[in-house]
Amino acid sequence: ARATVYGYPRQGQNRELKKAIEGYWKGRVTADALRHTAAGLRRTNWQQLADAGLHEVPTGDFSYYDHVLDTSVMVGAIPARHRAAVQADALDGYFAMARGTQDVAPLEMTKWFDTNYHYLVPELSPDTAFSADSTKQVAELKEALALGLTARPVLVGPVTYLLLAKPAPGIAADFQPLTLLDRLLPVYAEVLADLRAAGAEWVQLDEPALVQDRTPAELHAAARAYRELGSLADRPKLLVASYFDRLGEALPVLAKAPVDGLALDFTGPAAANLDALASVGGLPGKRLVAGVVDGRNVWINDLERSLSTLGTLLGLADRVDVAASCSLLHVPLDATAERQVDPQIARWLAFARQKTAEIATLARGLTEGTGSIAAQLAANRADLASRAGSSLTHDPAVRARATAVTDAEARRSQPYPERAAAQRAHLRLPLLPTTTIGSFPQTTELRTARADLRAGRINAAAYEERIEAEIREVVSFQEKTGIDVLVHGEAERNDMVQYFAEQLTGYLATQHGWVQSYGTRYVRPPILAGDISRPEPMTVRWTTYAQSLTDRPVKGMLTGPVTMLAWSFVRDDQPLADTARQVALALRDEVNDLEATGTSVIQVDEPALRETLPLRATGHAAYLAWATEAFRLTTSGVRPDTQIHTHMCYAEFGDILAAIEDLDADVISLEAARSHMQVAGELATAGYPREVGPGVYDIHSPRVPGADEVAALLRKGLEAIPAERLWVNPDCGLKTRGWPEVRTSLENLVTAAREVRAALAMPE
Ligand code: THG
Ligand code: ZN
Repeated sequence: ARATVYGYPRQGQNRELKKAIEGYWKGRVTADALRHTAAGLRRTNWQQLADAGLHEVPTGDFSYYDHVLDTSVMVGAIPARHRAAVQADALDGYFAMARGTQDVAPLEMTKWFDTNYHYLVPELSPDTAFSADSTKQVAELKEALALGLTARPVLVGPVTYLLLAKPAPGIAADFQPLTLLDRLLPVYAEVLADLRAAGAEWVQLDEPALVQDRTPAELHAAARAYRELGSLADRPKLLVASYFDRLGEALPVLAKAPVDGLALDFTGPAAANLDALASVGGLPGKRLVAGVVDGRNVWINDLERSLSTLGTLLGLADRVDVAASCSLLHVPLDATAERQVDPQIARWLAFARQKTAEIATLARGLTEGTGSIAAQLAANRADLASRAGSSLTHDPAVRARATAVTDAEARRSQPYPERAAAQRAHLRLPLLPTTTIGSFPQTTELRTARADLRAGRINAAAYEERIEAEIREVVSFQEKTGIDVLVHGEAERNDMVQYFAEQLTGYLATQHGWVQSYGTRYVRPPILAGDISRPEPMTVRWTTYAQSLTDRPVKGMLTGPVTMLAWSFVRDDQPLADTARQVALALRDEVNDLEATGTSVIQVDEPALRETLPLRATGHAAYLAWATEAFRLTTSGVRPDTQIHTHMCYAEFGDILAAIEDLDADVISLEAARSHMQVAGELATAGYPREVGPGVYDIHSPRVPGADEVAALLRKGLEAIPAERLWVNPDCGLKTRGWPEVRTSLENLVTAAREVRAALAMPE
């Protein structure tokens, strides 16, 4: 058996790639220096993989920005508006497609399946003319071969590429890019021939889109694609890879195709691939690459269990190789860099480097027998036992409390109409109340204060004084501007998920655990390692300080349990629903403490509710049931006259409107400015009966909206939502914006609200 992976983190140990690319954008790094850094990072990665014992390394997985954008370049799908820039300079044109320029908009960005990686959406039209450009793929293959390694180029497959694309601007929304398949396949044929000529024995084509629910026509297209590519005379051996879930109906299609091997995911729900493979009669004559090491989470593998899976698979294919379930792009680079993690927990963690070693060990065990890896198996068994028996993963108090939760506990004590009346009496807000989503600009001074605290240049008391000074500024600005429901501004938080993770027992923050989110932007997802509890209040101090400065209500600000899970690495030793419930109970205590200390409005954000929806429709109901329950459990412990808000970013709520209703929040704020309040209409049509704040200020742009523009959006909102239930707020938090634009924009927002209010009060 051979050991391999499909991709590796691109950024380097110290995010050298981010620094080189951002330096190039600023004109501080030359194109040659950037290329040199990139080539060095590729070489280091390949060497690291080979040293760890991998037999075959991937090539072409490296990217300056995104591998789907690289695929668009490879097949010549350059949008008309970017063509001039690409012709003038390939690298600058590439970045123009990714980020836009003064004159042209970039490609749209969206999430790569259910991961936290974002790709650039190809824009296609009925007259897209594809053309092959294998330069990048061939060059990177040659680099790896020159190091004396066995290398396998990895490409986004043609079916997935088309299924991820959208109609170009101006093209009818019902145009299906998949209809371009016959035009695209000859381009892939040319690239495959080039790679073979450059020395590739195998080429991998990734088709993760085939693990989603697919129509018969789409499955038929996949069959046609691989019949055609498989029948080419001049081609390398083809390995078709899928990951993130089971293949389902697409498995018999690919098993019958004239390709040389399949790579399948056997982790989590995708373990269903095992029985499915047996029932299609296995893959006689083909190579099977078995993804038995979870490529998107951070836990050590159960080596004995994987060996048993691999043993079963040996009977189902001509040859079985070992891999991670998907590219290791989705995990941090090296767990040994985390020197501050308790050694008791560190032994449970496997980042990309550690996973590579596990894969090599499994391949060796499969080839040479378990005796050859006896020491690794013994150590693995001990590590797993220490995790299963740890008091961190099993806190009896947390478990008893979670088990005792009743359905009634996850419900507010009164139905919405009665609560709404109680809140009106209690809060005495004007019609069309104004508020913000929570964060105010994160200034350089705030970032410096945090860095100073970390470096020990200032003490905790000095840091807290700086935060309080900022809160005073933010509160006084909001009072002066005439905002009705204030916030403290979140000066103390950088990444909110990390902020809460740092304060909860059982949650682990990392020092160096960067994972690419998009382009040169990275996050350090914290790790839900054990049972979750809240040793002490997390936000009460800042919210009550802000409230002490004003008579207007100050809104408490928390991140909801579903988003906490979505933006963290989750436990793999218990159902997600159980972890969500533990986080919800910890947050519930915070909500109740906020109320007890005088907070009457509490916002619990769930921007990720829509993102975590399972890839296949069969999983939706169960997910939405535990997700909405976790939100309700967080928020249902308060009095009827305490108002619960929630907030969601991004616009695609259409398919979860029922779930939004199920959250039973009193007020929801949503992104709406760009789509001209479209979501307000959707909610109204669905009969949403509560208060809504469709955003009237697009915070993703530095542009300041005029009061007239905001007023026009408000009147538009009033066509869908009655005045008694309409709030006035920006689309999202303001932490990425600058003070000057925020100041004017919010002043205009209040002016608009007053104007529309006055018009409403005037009899016709
Ligand atoms: N927090 C976490 N995960 C997230 C988001 C978040 N996932 C989805 C979405 N938001 C991703 N969006 C971004 C936006 C900005 C950045 C990263 C992801 C970003 N990162 C800084 C960088 O790479 O320079 C580093 C930030 C830091 O120092 O922590 O700008 O909000 N958990
Ligand atoms: Zn938002």
